[in-house]
Amino acid sequence: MHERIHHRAFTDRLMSAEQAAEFIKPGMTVAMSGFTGAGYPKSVPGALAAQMERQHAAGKDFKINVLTGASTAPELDGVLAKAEGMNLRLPYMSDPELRRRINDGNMEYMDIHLSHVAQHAWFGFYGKIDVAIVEVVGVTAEGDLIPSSSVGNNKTWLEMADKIIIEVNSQQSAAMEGMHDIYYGTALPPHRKPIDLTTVRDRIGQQYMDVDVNKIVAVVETDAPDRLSPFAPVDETSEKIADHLLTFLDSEIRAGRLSEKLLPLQSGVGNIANAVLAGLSRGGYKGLTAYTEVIQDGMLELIKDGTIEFASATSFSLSSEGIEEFNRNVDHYRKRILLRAQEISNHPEIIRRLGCIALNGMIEADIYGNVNSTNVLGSHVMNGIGGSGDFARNGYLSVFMSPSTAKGGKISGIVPMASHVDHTEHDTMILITEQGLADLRGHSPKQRAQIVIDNCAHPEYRPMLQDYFDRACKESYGKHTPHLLGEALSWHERFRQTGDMRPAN
Ligand code: 0RQ
Repeated sequence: MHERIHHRAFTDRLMSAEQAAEFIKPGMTVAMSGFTGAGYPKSVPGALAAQMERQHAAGKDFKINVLTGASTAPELDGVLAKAEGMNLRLPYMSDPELRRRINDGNMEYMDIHLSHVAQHAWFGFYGKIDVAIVEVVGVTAEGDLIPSSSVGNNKTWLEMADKIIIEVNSQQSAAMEGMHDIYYGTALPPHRKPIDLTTVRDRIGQQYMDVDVNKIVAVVETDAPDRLSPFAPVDETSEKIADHLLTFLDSEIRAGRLSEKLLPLQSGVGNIANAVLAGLSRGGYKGLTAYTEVIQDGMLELIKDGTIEFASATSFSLSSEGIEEFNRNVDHYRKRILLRAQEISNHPEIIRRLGCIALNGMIEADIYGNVNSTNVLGSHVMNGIGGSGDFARNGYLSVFMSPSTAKGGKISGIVPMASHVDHTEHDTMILITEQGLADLRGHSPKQRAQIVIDNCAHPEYRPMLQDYFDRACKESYGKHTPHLLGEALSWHERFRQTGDMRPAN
């Protein structure tokens, strides 16, 4: 028994998830491991949700604030949302139950750049952290923690929390030991020093996480896999988007702005980003690198076939097939993947230094290049900004991709004015839809608008956008970024009224 736990202080505190959950009281702020469905605690949140439901049935209030690395899974966000157990949740999330409650207005959600979370916690912006719940692969004889399939904010949670609950998950591959690089050099301003990371492979920290054993109140053994929904199969639309990107990258190489090894790739989450990665292996590249947040199935494929020779991230985000593939060829991947804390994987200083190529999905873009990644119709949050802002602002290139329409053509992905802005026109360089690619670099707003309309808009919406832009150029109050303010969001309002952005006639 306990073959994953080699330190007495930890075996002494072994208990059930139900007993561990007793340490969490109403109103507490609880920081948990987990990043894009990987490395989240599998059993204490469920036991906690059951206690919340019992309290609610007895007419008592039981809600907590939940901080994580990024999205988790039904066993964490899903159960706590169903139990109506959260006052506040931050940062990125993607659980449908949680999303519904946030959008119904029943709880608070704070959407924060992923690189900001740890430092904001240290700055005291989120108050005291009462309890941390962190999944690990095991505990060494020295009492160090072997990180799991994501690192996220775990180092920070372990350092800041008053009490710590550790989940030791025997389903997580023990072969991950040694694949992590945990940096302990971050300090608070004005005492910060440069971070000495100049290539994606650099190790700047240690392979284990430190923990103060005096703060550990419970250790729970679990045996459950990370649970991720499979990606949508690559379809014609995402293949076309990938082809436009490949053509563009080739032209950048020919123009001498990129070498054949490109620059470190960052790839966002979602079906489009996954499909684009799959497309890269068609591009004939070899020996590329990635400095990114998540290793998803598409990235694993690229590492397997040699397209990518080294990837730095903060988390895996694999479907069950992806997990099987990782476990089958773990020795190959061990030498080619490093997981870091998200404050390092997403650090603006490093992203700027390495010159990352940021590839992210979007909900909509407007004709000037402002990008909405988070809020449908300006109000209904989808997942959150995640790390897209960290990379888009600081990357060498920032690319946003989406089909030109959504919901069977009833919504245009290119609109007169974005109904919510996550990435401003100043951060967006390249927009891609299946229709084509808009290269916005070196162009003024009016020039950009014409390029976006000509290259990215769906043919059904292109004349409507052209008409709007032409009239705005004549009638707008100012002629620098022409807009007709009374009309700019009318497409969204029409969709709300009629279920279609296109006018009835
Ligand atoms: O909804 O499945 O209900 O039909 O949005 O859209 O086209 O499958 O695209 O999976 O790549 O996700 C922006 C959400 C795109 C993602 C977003 C609907 C569409 C569908 C998904 P249905 P697709 P993707 C680093 C990077 C922010 C975080 C980020 C995202 C669903 O890329 O969350 O980039 N990005 N992090 O129908 C209404 C529109 C729509 C729309 C799409 N205009 N209006 N619905 N949809 N466009 C990683 C991390 O940060 C962890």
